[in-house]
Amino acid sequence: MTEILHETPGTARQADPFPVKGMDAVVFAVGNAKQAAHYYSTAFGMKLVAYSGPENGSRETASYVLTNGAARFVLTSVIKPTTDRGRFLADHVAEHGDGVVDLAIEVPDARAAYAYAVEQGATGVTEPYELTDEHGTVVLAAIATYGKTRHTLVDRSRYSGPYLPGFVAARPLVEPPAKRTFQAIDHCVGNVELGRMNEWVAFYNKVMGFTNMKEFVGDDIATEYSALMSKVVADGTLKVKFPINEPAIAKKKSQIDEYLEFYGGAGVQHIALATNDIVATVRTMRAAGVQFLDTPDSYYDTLGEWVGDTRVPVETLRELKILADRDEDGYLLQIFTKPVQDRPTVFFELIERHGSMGFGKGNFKALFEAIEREQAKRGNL
Ligand code: TYF
Ligand code: FE
Repeated sequence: MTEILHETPGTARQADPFPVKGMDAVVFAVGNAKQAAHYYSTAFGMKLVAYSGPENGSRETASYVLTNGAARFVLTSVIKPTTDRGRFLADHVAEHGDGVVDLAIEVPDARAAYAYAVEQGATGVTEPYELTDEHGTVVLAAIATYGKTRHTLVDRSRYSGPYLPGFVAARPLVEPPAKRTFQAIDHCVGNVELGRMNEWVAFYNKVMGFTNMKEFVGDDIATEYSALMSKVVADGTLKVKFPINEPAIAKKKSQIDEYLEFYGGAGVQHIALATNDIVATVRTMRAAGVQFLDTPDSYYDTLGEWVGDTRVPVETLRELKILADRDEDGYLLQIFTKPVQDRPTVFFELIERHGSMGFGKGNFKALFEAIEREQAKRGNL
């Protein structure tokens, strides 16, 4: 038998110093994880797959792990704080309300990723450690990012359990919808303080080797109507995409300032979920009581003139208030929920991509006007 070895002489490519496999999980600290698990099951169509709580030895916190395809949410609440971790989570909920504490990233080598990040200037939160059970071993480490948010770096390549050691498999709370509502985390957006966007962009450039995507909201758009500046960093494979927003001084109070005021500092603003049938998903989620931002009819009166052919007729987009945008690579369909807690903080986006790797730049005006209408209703404009 002949073995053929493929090699490209003399063109050894620079190895990615911080390879990632994708998002591992979005971890939320919430006041009542039991009820949040119900909401993400019945309203978002996710499936409870794992649990950790007093019944299996975790007396301090209860955590519910829900998935939808590759997307994973972990909802944690404190039962009775007894350690620093429990006190951190209890204080986090008291100060910020329900929010994201961790954007966990799956990596092939958590020790190497942590060592590289810290060497590049990241603040270490948790040194690499291993967890083992009958399903194998996971290696974890964590670094700090904006606000109190962290990135846990997870190597689960030698693990086959439902989530992590310490968790037991759980049955779905309800029968998941016949058709999957979404299948992956598309991007995770952070809001940071005025003037600090470039610092955090530089952080991801240096610490994770992430590069800037071309879409950004610059000075011109910021002062004219958006009241925010935004840049996007992503890993080389575009599996992990992190837009970073900061408020801009404009004619009106920025939606980012509203977030910072009510969240109590920098944090995760929205999680975008990738779907391959946004129409079916929006119908399902609306029927289950999820509230989406409204879009005026005038948006749809002119949409057809510039967006070209989309899989979904403009009349259906109008009915469901779905936004559309096109760039040189293709188009995308997107819609935004209203904040999912009483504080005007964290919300979600659904996105169906057809070639376009943008973030809906063509919709920024319509979207930001819709957000401003909500801000005005809350008396925060
Ligand atoms: O992730 C994005 O960049 C888009 C647009 O407050 C966006 O979803 C940007 C800022 C914002 C809401 C949406
Ligand atoms: Fe987004």
